Amino acid sequence: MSAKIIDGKAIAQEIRENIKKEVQELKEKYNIVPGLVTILVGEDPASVSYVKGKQKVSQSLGFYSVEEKLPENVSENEILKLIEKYNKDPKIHGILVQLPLPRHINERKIINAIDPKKDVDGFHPINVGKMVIGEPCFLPCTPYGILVLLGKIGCPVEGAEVVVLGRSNIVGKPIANLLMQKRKPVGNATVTVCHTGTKDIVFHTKRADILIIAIGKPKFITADMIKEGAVIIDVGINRIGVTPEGKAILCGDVDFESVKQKAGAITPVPGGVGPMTVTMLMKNTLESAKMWNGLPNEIE
Ligand code: BQF
Repeated sequence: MSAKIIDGKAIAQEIRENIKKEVQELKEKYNIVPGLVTILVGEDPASVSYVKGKQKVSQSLGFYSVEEKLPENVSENEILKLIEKYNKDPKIHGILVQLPLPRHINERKIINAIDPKKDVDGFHPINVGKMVIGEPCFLPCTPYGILVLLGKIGCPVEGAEVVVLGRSNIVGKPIANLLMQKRKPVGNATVTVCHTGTKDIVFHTKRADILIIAIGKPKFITADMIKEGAVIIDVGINRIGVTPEGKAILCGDVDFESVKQKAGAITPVPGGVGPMTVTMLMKNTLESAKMWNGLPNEIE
């Protein structure tokens, strides 16, 4: 049997339509416009393209969108000053600093300077702490997107054996934490996290009902490593070449062609988790705008 291909792009689009309607309503009823600023440092091609994509979606939803671009050699202080400016700006409800930052910048120091109430990436320690104890907060966008995807496809999560490959602060750690929580409708799973210290990765991957891979190794997971019928969530985005037109050729951490023959469901790359990540950023910004204006919201 061939796996159901999880169309992240279509699901993301559907959620964006709902966000767009809500933005129009906020504007008409209360004259509120959600505001998002993106801050890009340097010219890393992947980062440039991610920010471009986020700006495009933000504008298409009717957000007030501000794009800040700083040179590669900018000082930490310049970035901190800019964050301070947008922390104070009442038109801005979300501040996104595109990661990774150049090596001479202390990423933690920058993230910690963002007002936790504008931290739509969910990376500030206040939001990370709230997430872990199960309080409402901005959820990090990729894990949030995965929760929504699992919910939308009706994947049974309660009691499932979930295996997460990778333990980054952006994906692995938070998604493992969220799925083990007694959350409704998606949660209460038995979660195993594998990483560079794991002795026998295949022992774990073969046991997984839901396998989430975020390690940045192209086509790492092959059919022989998974259980028949497993749900495969591929978070990897690897650039394995460029087209003659200069566009990046992407592939995931999963060998899609072989794994789709054996899995129950699988996210493709591109068009799987990626578009959901961007959409949940917009969702967080919308909820932030409601919060700042004293309207009911999902953050507090
Ligand atoms: C798609 C990201 C690694 C490091 C820093 C759509 C995105 C990606 C793929 C996107 C990502 C990955 C983002 C697709 C944002 C996801 O069609 O498959 C959208 O824009 N992403 C980022 O901002 O920083 C990263 C991955």
